[in-house]
This record gives sequence, structure tokens and C-alpha cells, in this order.
Amino acid sequence: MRKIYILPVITALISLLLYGPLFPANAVPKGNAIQATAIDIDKDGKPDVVYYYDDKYITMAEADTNKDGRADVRVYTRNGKFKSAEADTDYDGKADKEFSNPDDFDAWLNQNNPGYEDYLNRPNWEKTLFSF
Ligand SMILES: [Ca+2]
Ligand SMILES: [Ca+2]
Repeated sequence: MRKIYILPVITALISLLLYGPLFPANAVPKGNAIQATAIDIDKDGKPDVVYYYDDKYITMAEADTNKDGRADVRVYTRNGKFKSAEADTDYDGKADKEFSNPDDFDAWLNQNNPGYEDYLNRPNWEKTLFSF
């Protein structure tokens, strides 16, 4: 009984020594894994926009426009094009405005958050067009 229990532990320890941990902390999944990059627009040390992306496209962008540490504008894309956007205009953590038309979203951004226009309203969300 005891031998049966110990053998797999020893085997695991030996393979750990030989091959390293099964799930090393720095193992970055390949393929279409979603990654994220935070951008600090106003250089105050806190991220204002976070881009989520796969190998090809930014799939989602979110912005914290009132600097409370929570995202309040989100843009969703599909195949590199605008899909929809939502905004939490009273900053209660719930989206209260939705956009399905990029022009409507652009007009709203222009009026309410002009500083974020270049970051959130893109005609093309291909990852290669971003400089990170
Ligand atoms: Ca900032
Ligand atoms: Ca916010």
C-alpha cells in the first residue's frame, strides 16, 4: 500500500527535476490565447485603456475614463471591425449605454470623452496597427 503511494510521487519528483514544473509560471499559451496590454494615456502611472487581443486582432478595448480604477467604456470587435460598445455613464459598475453603430459611438465619444477617441474608435483593429 505504502509503496504504491510513494512510487508516483518519486516519479513526479524525478520528472520535475528533469523537465521542470508541469505548469511553469512563465508558460505563455500559444495560439489564440487572449493577452492584454494596458496603456497609460495621461502618464499618471495608472492604466487608462486596456487592450485584449489574440494573435491577429484587438478583441476588446476598455477604458477607465473617470479614473476610479474601473473600466467604464468597452468596445467589442469582431474580425478586426467594430462590433459593439457599452458605457457606464454613472460609474456604478453597470453599463447603461449601448452602441451597435460605430458612428453613434464615435459621436458619443467625441462629446463625452474626446481624449479617448484615438484609443477606442478605430476603423481597423488589426493588432499589427498597434505599437505594442
Ligand atoms: Ca493614467
Ligand atoms: Ca471608471
